[in-house]
Amino acid sequence: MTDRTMTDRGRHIALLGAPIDMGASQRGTLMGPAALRTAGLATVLESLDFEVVDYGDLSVAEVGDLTDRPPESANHYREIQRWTRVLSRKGYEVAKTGALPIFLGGDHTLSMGSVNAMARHWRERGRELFVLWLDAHADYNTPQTTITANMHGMSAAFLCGEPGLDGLLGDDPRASITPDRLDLFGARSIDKLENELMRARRIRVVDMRQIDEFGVAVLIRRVIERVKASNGVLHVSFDVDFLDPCVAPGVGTTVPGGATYREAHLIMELLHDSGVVGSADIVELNPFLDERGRTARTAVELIGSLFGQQITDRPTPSNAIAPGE
Ligand SMILES: [Mn+2]
Repeated sequence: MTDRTMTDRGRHIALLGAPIDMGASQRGTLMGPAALRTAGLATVLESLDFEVVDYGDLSVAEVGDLTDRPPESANHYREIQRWTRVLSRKGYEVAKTGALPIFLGGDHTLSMGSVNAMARHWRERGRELFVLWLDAHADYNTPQTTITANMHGMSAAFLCGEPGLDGLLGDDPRASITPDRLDLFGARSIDKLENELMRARRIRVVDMRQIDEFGVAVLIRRVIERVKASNGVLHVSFDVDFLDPCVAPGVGTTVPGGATYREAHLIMELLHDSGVVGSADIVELNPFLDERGRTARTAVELIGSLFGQQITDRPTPSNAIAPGE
């Protein structure tokens, strides 16, 4: 038997819905979790022999009064603060059960909570969390650099420990990752001040030009090798705008020139084969802008590939039968 992938080991997936849309400029991503469920996410994962527990949509009702002073240039700070705390607590709790959590967005602010939960979980087990950010944008703004004040553009910066949103988690443990454990992949729209901050932090970015020149396979294997080299665990934060708008029109922040259907599937399959993926986000799906569920269905198919579904029947290291078996 070859190495079992992490996804094979934890045959147990937890779905957590986070209907948030205050972090984005366009309303509508709060319908994302429902659309992903309607498109058959649980059924696809069950067909891959996972036991799926759907925790439904989380609620922020349990968060008490918050009294810190909201920073300037962070729209809807208070609501997002509630969501971040709930996602961080609940994600951490669910990870402890041994399940692989998939966080259903909702806009990309949800990753501030989901990544915090997973980083905390793995840190306690002596393993480092790495984050792959599949996204047209870098999301590396802070309240100091932002042009729009939309908080979904600040999530990658927050989870790398950048200052500016320090009260977001309050007394809950903040488990930031170091900037060298973040890989931005698919970027094609980065703001000027954001870019300067990323350069200062030496954030690794694979942009579309590199994808065109080298192909996704070579580039994603580099990410995987780095995770493996330190026995880390990978969280995949999949922003639907990573895809080209002609494949995924149901997004409020479309940028032309994105990943193709085939590139995205290849990435997901290679990630699955690597066995390093321990959790994922699906974010920014906006059913209000979608065309008859097309984007939701595509997102579900891609998550299927991330968890072992093959488009072709070609044997791969993780499902090939070893000689003598
Ligand atoms: Mn994003």
